Amino acid sequence: MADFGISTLSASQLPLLGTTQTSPRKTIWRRWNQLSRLQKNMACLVLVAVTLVVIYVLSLEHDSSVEQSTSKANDVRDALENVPPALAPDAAKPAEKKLMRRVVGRAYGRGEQHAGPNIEHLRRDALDAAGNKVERVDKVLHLHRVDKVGEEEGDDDPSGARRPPRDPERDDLEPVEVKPEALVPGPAERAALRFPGPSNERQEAVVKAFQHAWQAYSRYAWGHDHLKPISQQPHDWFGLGLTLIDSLDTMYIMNLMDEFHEARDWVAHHMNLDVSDYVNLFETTIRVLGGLLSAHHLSQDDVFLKKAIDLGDRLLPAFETPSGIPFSDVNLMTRRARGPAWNPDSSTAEVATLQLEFNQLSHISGDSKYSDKATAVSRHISGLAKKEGLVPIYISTKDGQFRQYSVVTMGARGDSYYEYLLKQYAQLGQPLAHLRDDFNASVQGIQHLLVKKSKPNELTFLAELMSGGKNIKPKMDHLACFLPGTLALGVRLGLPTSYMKLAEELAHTCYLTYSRQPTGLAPEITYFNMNSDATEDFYVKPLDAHNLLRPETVESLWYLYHLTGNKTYQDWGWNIFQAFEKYTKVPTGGYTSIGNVLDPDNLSPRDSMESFFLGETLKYLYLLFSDDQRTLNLNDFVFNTEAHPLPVLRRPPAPARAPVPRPVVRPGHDYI
Ligand code: DMJ
Repeated sequence: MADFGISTLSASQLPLLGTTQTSPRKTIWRRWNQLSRLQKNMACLVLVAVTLVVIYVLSLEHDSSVEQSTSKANDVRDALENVPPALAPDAAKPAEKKLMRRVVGRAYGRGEQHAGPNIEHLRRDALDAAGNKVERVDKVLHLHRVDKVGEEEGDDDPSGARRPPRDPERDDLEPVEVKPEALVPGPAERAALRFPGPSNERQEAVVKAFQHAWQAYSRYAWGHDHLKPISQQPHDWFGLGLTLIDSLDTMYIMNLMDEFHEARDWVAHHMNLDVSDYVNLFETTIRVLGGLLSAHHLSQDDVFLKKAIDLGDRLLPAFETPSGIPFSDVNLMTRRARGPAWNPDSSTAEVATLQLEFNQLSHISGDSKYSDKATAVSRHISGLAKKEGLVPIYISTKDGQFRQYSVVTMGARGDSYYEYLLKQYAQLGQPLAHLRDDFNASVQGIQHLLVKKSKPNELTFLAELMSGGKNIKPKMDHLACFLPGTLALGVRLGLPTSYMKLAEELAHTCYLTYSRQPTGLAPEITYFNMNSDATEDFYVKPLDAHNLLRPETVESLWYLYHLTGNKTYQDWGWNIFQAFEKYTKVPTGGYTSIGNVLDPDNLSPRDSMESFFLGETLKYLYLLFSDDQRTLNLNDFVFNTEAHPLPVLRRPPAPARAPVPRPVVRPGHDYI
C-alpha cells in the first residue's frame, strides 16, 4: 500500500501543543527532517498536485468573470462571436479559429427541417488574375432549403415566419424570450444562393427596365459611378464604379447571371480603391461596402469579400477623432479623414448608418475591429440625451455632442439614424435590444411631435422641428417615406401593432405625393396645408419639384406587401413604375432624373441616372411584384439602407403577440 507520509507519523512526531520553548516553524522543520526520503518525496508530490489543481480552478473562474464583464462592454462583439463563422478567406483564418471555439450548433426554427441535399455545382467560364479564361465551379444552394414540418399550408405570414397564436390583448413591447441561438445557416450550408428570375408580367417588365438601364450604363459609363443617359457620358463622384457595385445583387436576384459575372470580373480585375480624392464615408459604406458584402453573401464569391476587407481597412481612419464620431470624408489612398470644409460636424444619419455593414464585415472576416468602431458610435449616441427619442441632424466629431440648434427630421440627415436603430437589432438580436428600445422611444416622439394631419382631407404626414424643436415646419422629404416600411418591420420584430396603422397611413400619403401629380411622380419635397381654409392637402415649391428616381416609397410598399399580403400595395407600386416608364425612360438607353414633376410637357430632364435607381428602386419593385415572398424574407435578411440584403446573424426573439392584421382597404379612399 502506498505510504502517504502524514498518516504514518508517530505520536512523538505530532505538534507539541502548549509548549513555548520551541517555535512552531522549528518544530515543523525538525519533524520534516525526521521523515524518510520516501515520505518527503510523497509529501512534495501531494503539495505540487494540490497547487496545480488550485491554479486550474482559479484560472477557470477568472476566464468566466472576464468573459462576463467583456460581454457587457462589448455586446456586439459577443453577439458576433456567438454566431457561426462564415467561410472566410485565407487572410481571416487565424481569427476564424478563435471564433470556432465558440460556435453554437445550427438550429432550425421550430417546425423546420432541412429539405435535403440541394447544393448543385455549376460550371462557367471566368477570367483568372492574369486575364486567362478558366473554368469556375460555383456551389449553388437552391432556395427554399428549409421545409416546414407538421404545419398546415397557409398558416404562415408572407415572410415565411411562423405565426404565433393570436392574443388580441397583447400589444406590448417585450417579446417572449426564445432561445437566441436560432441562427444563420451553419458553414455546411454556405453555398451560393440561386434565384429563379421573373415569374410574372410585372416582374418581367421590371427586369426589362433594369436591362434598359444597365445596357446604357455598360455601353457609355462602364466602371464609372453614374451614367448621364441623355448625353451618353459617364459621370464620376468617387470613382468607385457606384452603379456597377450597387447593381450586383439586383442582377443576382433577377437571375441576370451573364451581366452579374461580367460585373464580377470588373471587380476582380479593374476595381481600384487607390482613389486619391476624399470620398464620403456614409455613401461609400452603404453603396460600395454594402454592395460588395451583399454580392458576397449571395454568390459566396471571395472576390467581393477581399475587396470589402480592403475597403473596410481604408475607411477605418475616419473614426480617428477625439470623440470616435467619424469624420464625413476619408481619402482611400492616403487613409486620412476630415470633415467637409463647410461644416466641421457630421450628419447624425451618416455616422449612425454604418453599423450593419461594419458588423457584417467583422462577422465574415473574423476581425472585430470594424464593428468595434461602428458600434462604439451607436452606443455613444444611445447614451446621449434626446428629445422624446428624437435627435438633431448634426453631431460634433470633437465632443460627440448633438448640435442642439439643428433640425429634427425623418428626412435628409436624420432618416437612416432611426432606420439603423431597428435594423441593428434585426441583424444581431437581443444583445442590441437597447437600440430597439431607442427606436421605440423615437416612434413615441414621432407620434407626439412630428405626425400631423393635413387639411382638408386629414392626410397623415411627418413634419420637421426647427431651431432645436421650437417650431414646426409642415415639410416632408421624399426620403422620409422609408419610415412606413421600417415601422412595419418594427411590428414584425415585436413593437406595438398600433404602429402598423401609422405605417399604412404614411405609406398612403407617400403614394399620394406621386398619384396626385400630373406626371404620377413624387417631388423631392412636399409641403402640407394645416389651415382649415385649405383646399389642397399639399403643394410643391418649384425648387423642390425634381424627382431623382428615389426608392423610399416603393421600399415601404414592399415591406407592407411582404408583411401583410395586401395587393393594393402592389398596385400602387405598379402605378409608380409606369410613371417612371412614361416620364423618365430615355429611348436610347437609361432613365433620367427630372427637374419638374408638375408638368408632363416640361419635365426638365437632368441627364443623370443615380446608382440607387438600379440598386434600390428597381430591386424593391421587383421584390414587390414577386409571387413568392419567401424568396428574400425578413427572417433571413436585413436590407441595408441602400437595399443590399445582408444576412440576419442572430434572430431576435419571436414576438409574443399576434401578427399584424391585414389592413382593410376602405371604399372611397383615394387609392389611384
Ligand atoms: C440612398 O442612397 C439611400 O437609401 C439613403 O439612405 C438615402 N438616399 C438614397 C436614396 O434616396
